[in-house]
Amino acid sequence: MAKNPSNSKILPIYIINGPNLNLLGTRQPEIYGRATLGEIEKLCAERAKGHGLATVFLQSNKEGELVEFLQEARATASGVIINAAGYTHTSVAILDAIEMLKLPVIEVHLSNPARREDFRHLSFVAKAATGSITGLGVNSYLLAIDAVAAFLAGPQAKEKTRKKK
Ligand code: CA2
Repeated sequence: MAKNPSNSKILPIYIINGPNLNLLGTRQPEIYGRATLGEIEKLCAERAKGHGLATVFLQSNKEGELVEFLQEARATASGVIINAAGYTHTSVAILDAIEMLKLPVIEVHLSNPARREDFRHLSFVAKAATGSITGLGVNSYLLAIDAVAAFLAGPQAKEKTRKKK
């Protein structure tokens, strides 16, 4: 596991992906790009490594499993990046789970939902997230990693995000 300069172990960043994102790269490249989720996972791991951080990359098509990933993150992550995909626009359960986290939470989207259909303009995730990065394709994920790293390096980072030496 990555270490910070004070030599305490930093917990990994959880990168949580919602329904249908396992099929990325197969359809609608004009909206979502050509990268597969496996390629995004690799790029995220490399970007985080540059900050001395590790990643746990997760995907589920099931709302309850996404809630369970978020609950697990309370004790085992230093930050969360979440693309809840279609559940972004519907899930109070995911909103509630995010509200229970005392960690930086960055909402990401490959596309920019604000430029798309009206039903994508409401984000339950955004109501609880620290911040949102949308519309930049794979770069939304990479910039979210930079944002979590900056948070962890800054004064807002809570002792909770570090394991005891
Ligand atoms: O732009 C994003 O990242 C979204 O979260 C993607 C969701 C959409 O419902 C959100 O409004 C914005 C849809 C994911 C669908 O995944 C696909 C996988 C393969 C091919 C096409 C779409």
